[in-house]
Amino acid sequence: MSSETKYSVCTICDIGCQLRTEAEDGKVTRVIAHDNPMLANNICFKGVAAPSIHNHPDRLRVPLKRVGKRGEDKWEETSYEQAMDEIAERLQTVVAEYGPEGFAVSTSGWNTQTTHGTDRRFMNLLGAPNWISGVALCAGNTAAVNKLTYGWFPMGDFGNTNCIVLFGHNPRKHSWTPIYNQINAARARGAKIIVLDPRISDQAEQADLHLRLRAGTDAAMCLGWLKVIFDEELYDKDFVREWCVGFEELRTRVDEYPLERVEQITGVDRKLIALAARTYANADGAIIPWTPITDMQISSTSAIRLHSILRAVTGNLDVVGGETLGGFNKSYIPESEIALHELLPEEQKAKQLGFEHHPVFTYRAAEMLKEPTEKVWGFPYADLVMGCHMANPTEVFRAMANGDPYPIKAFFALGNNALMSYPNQHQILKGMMNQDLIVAHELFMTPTAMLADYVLPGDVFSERNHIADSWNWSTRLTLSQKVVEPPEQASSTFQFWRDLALRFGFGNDFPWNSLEELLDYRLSRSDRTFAEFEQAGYMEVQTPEFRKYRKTGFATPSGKVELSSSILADLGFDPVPYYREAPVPTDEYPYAVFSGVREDPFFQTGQRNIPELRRRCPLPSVFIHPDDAVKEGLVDGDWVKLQTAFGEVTAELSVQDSMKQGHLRVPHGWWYPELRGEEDLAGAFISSDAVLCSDEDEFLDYEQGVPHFKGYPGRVVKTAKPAALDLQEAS
Ligand SMILES: Nc1nc2c(c(=O)[nH]1)N[C@H]1C(S)=C(S)[C@@H](COP(=O)(O)OP(=O)(O)OC[C@H]3O[C@@H](n4cnc5c(=O)[nH]c(N)nc54)[C@H](O)[C@@H]3O)O[C@H]1N2
Ligand SMILES: Nc1nc2c(c(=O)[nH]1)N[C@H]1C(S)=C(S)[C@@H](COP(=O)(O)OP(=O)(O)OC[C@H]3O[C@@H](n4cnc5c(=O)[nH]c(N)nc54)[C@H](O)[C@@H]3O)O[C@H]1N2
Ligand code: SF4
Ligand SMILES: [Mo]
Repeated sequence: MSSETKYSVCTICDIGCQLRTEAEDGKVTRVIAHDNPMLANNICFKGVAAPSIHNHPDRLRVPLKRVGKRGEDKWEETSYEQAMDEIAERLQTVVAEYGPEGFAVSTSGWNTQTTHGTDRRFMNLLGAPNWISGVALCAGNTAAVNKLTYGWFPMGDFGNTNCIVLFGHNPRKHSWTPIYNQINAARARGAKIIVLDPRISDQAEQADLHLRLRAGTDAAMCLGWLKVIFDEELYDKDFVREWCVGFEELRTRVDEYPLERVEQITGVDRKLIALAARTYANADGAIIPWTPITDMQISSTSAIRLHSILRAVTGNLDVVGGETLGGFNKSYIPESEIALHELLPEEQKAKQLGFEHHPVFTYRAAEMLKEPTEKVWGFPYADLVMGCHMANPTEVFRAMANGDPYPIKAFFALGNNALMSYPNQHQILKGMMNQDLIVAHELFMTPTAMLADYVLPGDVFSERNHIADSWNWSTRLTLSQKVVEPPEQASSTFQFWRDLALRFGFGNDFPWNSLEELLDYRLSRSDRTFAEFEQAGYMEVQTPEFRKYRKTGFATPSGKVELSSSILADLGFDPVPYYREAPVPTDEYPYAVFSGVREDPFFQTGQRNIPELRRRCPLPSVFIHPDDAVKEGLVDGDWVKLQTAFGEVTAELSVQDSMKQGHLRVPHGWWYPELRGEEDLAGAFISSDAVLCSDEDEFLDYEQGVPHFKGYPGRVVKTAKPAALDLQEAS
């Protein structure tokens, strides 16, 4: 018997803990905590369950080709080479007829990891601009908006900070565990924790200050904080004078938000707002960690900009205990370079969907930042946090469904359950049903994969070598070692793009035959190979350099922190942040619904098929406050339909004191792998939050076009438990 233990970066969720994987006789047997005591608490029960995921009997092992109607879930097995030949031929047909813009890709770089930017490279060589990702609703768009203010996306210095402000962000023991551990360590050192959350969340329970704002009002709250900070002169005047532009315009806007108004919008007592703002501004080193809440709001661009502005005016940028602007890691060629964005012709960039109406996350804004980015960071494109320069997802699905403004007829989803991961699931389904070619690269037969023509089996973290670079969010490099072979014909997404590229005649630009060769290339600037990196240790951390802007300026058009954004102005938007009210609850739909709160045992739409995780949360719940439950004549455990003007989901009611009155909470990502063959698309329309959210303009943020998931009108009515779910319980 042969056994092995190696270092692995867990990709079950996107925080990427480094763990150790044990294998015996070519099979993963155990995933355990790190042997470095500093890292040993960075593990959750999903990571521990990795062997059950990696060895799952339902894992896809061979390529499948559709034989039934689209979505019917009928397949024949085929070989990888045959599947790739057919995919290449059919994609060529689509491109010949509709142009490269008629091809769209949806992905999630965090889990497939080993793509290394080769997807963008292939698309850029082809001339295809329509790439989207799950991080359009996550840290990817935050990174893009941060760049407008100061040219990079910072990472909080948790280790030295004296104040942490969590705008809804709620890391827990089993959700983003390393961040949870860092918050706990900071609290133990005496750092103040401020939580802004409508609910009494886990973090709120332990916070020094908890501001229970109405969902969707974060931008107004930030404007209120700035009002206090400016009126009481708590800002860093020297930094603002020397390093910021647009202070007067900002100040004029902020003056439109006296605390009476902010109290009225947010529902939070003005004294508490002022106290929180003072606590943040007076702390010697304070951070506002990234939060998904402002990625998914109607005032998203303004709210994210306001976080970046708060960081800057309080003097917390690029200082110890504040927020570090890392830059590219100089010893690892960044994905931005591998992607070859410079090769995509201008007219193809201009065809990227979103370019005209919601340009902030597209090539249009990226092109405007090229020069300063090159000057300060050494390369014109900065693909930060798995996103950047991407098409607007909503516009892509519209083009797939309606051919407007032009048809998209080929759609690839790699490591992304696209059907359920954007707003308006009905539209996504319509778009997918209207395709000539769909390819899914997956571990399991998800609802998205069920809609494909070809499903290719993916590998998992124990089956591939990797160096994780935190997608330039920080400069850390983390080793992930292969410990077993992938099953049968499963392979990496790098392999997929390389093999497709060879079939398109792009071989010269894909000189790497294996992941290790690509890793050698990425390390070549530091004169090392992957094997040498592997031998040297499990992690490499660069010493941060502070106040780098004193040498280089900021990577913005003015070289300063742009409190008033010249790029937003040039794009025709309000250059100064504002608050926009989302459609409010009505008599018909009296509650503000927020989507997306995550359940501990699952990552997003995954793991409902892993018994030890599913047991912890067998069915989805909608949360309601006890007073609202009484008003609706409902009790805990009732089955309910949560309805909006756009769709409805069915789930069990959970009456919780911690909920805020007037609000409903719906979880993200529920489908029922066990209902495969019994319910269409394994029940993907029974409980998925994506059927509730609209992607109509009145629900979209103007600048980036992200949907409003945080407080849209809905109602709750009693229903019977769906028969299909009863069956599932009986079996
Ligand atoms: N177990 C597990 N952990 C995960 C994930 C998972 O799927 N499972 N997903 C990971 C990923 S990708 C992400 S993005 C994060 C997300 O995780 P978090 O950052 O923790 O975000 P959520 O859980 O979506 O919601 C956090 C809080 O925001 C509050 N909230 C709702 N609406 C608003 C609002 O309008 N304003 C404010 N200020 N607060 C509001 C909710 O009440 C909730 O308590 O979790 C990561 N961690
Ligand atoms: N409606 C709605 N949409 C959302 C959100 C929401 O709250 N509501 N949240 C948004 C957020 S914050 C995020 S981060 C995104 C996340 O969106 P995604 O990253 O797409 O998340 P998942 O739903 O987990 O889908 C990932 C899929 O990849 C597969 N997979 C995992 N590892 C591998 C691998 O190594 N190789 C391959 N080929 N496949 C793999 C899994 O089986 C799973 O089906 O979704 C966003 N979309
Ligand atoms: S928090 Fe859990 S699932 Fe996420 S990377 Fe760490 S161990 Fe894996
Ligand atoms: Mo996310």
